[in-house]
Amino acid sequence: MKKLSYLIVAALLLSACAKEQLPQANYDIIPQPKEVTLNEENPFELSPKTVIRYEDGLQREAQFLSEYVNDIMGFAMEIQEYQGQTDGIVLKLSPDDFDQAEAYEINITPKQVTVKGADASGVFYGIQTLRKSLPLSPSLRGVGGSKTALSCGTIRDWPNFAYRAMHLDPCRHFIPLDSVKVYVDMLAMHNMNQFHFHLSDDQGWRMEIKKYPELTEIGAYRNGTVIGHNGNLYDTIRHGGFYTQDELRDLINYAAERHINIIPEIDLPGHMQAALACYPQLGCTGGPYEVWRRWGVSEEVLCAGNEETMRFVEDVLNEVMDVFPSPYIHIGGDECPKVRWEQCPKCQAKIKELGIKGDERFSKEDYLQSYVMNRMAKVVEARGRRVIGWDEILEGNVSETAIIMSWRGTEGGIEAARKGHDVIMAPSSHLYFDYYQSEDIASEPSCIGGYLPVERVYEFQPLPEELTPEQQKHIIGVQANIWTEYIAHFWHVQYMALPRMEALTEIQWNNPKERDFEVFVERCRHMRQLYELYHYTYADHIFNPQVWADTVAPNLATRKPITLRQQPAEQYTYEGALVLNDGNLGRGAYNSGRWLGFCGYPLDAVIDLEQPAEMQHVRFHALTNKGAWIYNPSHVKVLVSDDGETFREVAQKEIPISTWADNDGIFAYELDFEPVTAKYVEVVVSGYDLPEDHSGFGNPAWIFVDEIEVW
Ligand code: TNX
Repeated sequence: MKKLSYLIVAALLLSACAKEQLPQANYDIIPQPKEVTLNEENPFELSPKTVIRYEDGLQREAQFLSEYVNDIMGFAMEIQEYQGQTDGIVLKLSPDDFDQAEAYEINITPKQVTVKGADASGVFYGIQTLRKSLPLSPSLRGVGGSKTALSCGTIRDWPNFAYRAMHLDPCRHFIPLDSVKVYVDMLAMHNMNQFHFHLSDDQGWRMEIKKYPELTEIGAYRNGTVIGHNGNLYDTIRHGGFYTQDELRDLINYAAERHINIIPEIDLPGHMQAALACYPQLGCTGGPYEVWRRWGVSEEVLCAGNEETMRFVEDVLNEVMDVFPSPYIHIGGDECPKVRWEQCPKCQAKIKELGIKGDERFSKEDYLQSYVMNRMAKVVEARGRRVIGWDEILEGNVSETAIIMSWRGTEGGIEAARKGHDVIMAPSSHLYFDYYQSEDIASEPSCIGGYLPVERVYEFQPLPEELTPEQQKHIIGVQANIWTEYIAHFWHVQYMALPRMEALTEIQWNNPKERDFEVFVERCRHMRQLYELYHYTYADHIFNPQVWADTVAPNLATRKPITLRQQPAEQYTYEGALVLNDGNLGRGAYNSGRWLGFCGYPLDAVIDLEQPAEMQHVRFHALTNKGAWIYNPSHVKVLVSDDGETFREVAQKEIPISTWADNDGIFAYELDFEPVTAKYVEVVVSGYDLPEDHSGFGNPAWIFVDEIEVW
């Protein structure tokens, strides 16, 4: 009897422990829900037995929830229509409970989770929050039968900005439809509701237009691409691709299910060289033109004085609107040089005909561009849509109904809001995700330039203080852009987007007054697990900050006269031998200026300690980057001398060659020896030849060395 009661107690204890050990959901996600109130009730247990119950109109949302749980926990949940049951996860529409669109509330009780939305979008964002709250670990996945505990309480949440977007440019480099869908998934995960799709540019036309088939037969392909940053060398690889209207409709539906509207952009009257390559008569000179193989701003633009050109644009916009139901149509307007118009008889005749005059602010050609933009805005508005244009369209007299996308800083947005335009903030200073996100650019995939780390995105204040509260209401949203001149593959698009998107969504959804970057980074860590789950490529700078001591402790060698018996490679010499004992440690990439590089011969440095000193240690750092042909040293020798002429060896060391399984990185090498007194120290560091399993087999490997310390 006694034994039995022990057993019962033990079983109870075990089950209590088992409960405690259930993985816990964590509502500390990105974007951070506005109100989270938890209580002490027993948590709701999400298990394979949990049923999802949906109200009419929310079946797709229920499927999404089930798919997400399956992705994370490895089991499929049953989905049923809601008929007043008191268990499971219930999805409901409850517009009367909210005073704005897209809002949601999640109520968690021990028996039931209720996700209520102001509309289906709200329910969808509630589901995103649940999804992002679930604990993720490889051991939880795919095992079936695992459970998660959801703490009880209430989450209430709503977006600050009605317009929350990212842009993508598939013109400079074509992005296949399947990848664009993954991009849409990424937007959905970050509560964005608009996707700005830039469908035409100088380097490629990407949307099938039935009335002008050459736009994609010819305009979707270029015969090569400039190499590097607009040099004089070109590859000869045909590059391109386009989306058929059927594919675009499929994409639009895919996005719509995820509560994302796709805003098509036809960029005019500049950025049109691909179209001109198909229809040269639409340009001022008549061509010939090619689909551009360079980056930058082309002088070849649409002829604004040619009625045929205007009809072409109107036709294109009408077909675009046939395919895209979007309430917004982006008509570009950026970077349109006026050199052709200044010389073009047709454009000048048009200026005369319209009675256009220049003034101290704008030229007559600037006003001609306004004429084109306003004319196209009417075509768009005639079909009940609104136009968006880049901030250049303020240069002239653009109609007040146009929405201004402020990209050259926030100034355009401020001016536009003052004039009564609605504004989308997308300044290159904070939201151009085609810029570098690390200063150590040698370790980054190459991109257009700039420097825009996650911290900077997180700092962005979309509501300029210069504006009155009334004017601030015109700032309808925030958007980040990904231009692809230097981004040729979708993995790279993802790398540029993640994790900067976390900072972006925090601003779009919450625009928090108080911002604490470190706390934010902690929340990013969970998102990173989701990226891993979905195999999204991401940048990991904020997760693995390389914490380097920047300087070494002063030692016998610091800043003493130093000579090299052979100079480093010219491009890796910088300030010469002094780099090796200036007190600053080697850091960053091999070309950061803090390493000296040698190839095919040893580093051989002699340091004059200026007076005899006792020493017994020599240390230096070297960098390994096998892909860049940089290997660890093979051999190190330390010699000393009293007169600087005759040297005697005091220590030497062989270092085995790094294999592919070993990590690249920065490593310290130290030689310790019997105390010796001398005035000169010589350090000789030799390198390997590239091994057989290296593509450069047989060539000498590089060594990159810095900061020789002696003590
Ligand atoms: C400027 S942003 C452009 C694009 C380039 C981008 C590169 C804008 C309206 N025009 O054509 O791709 O810079 O960052």
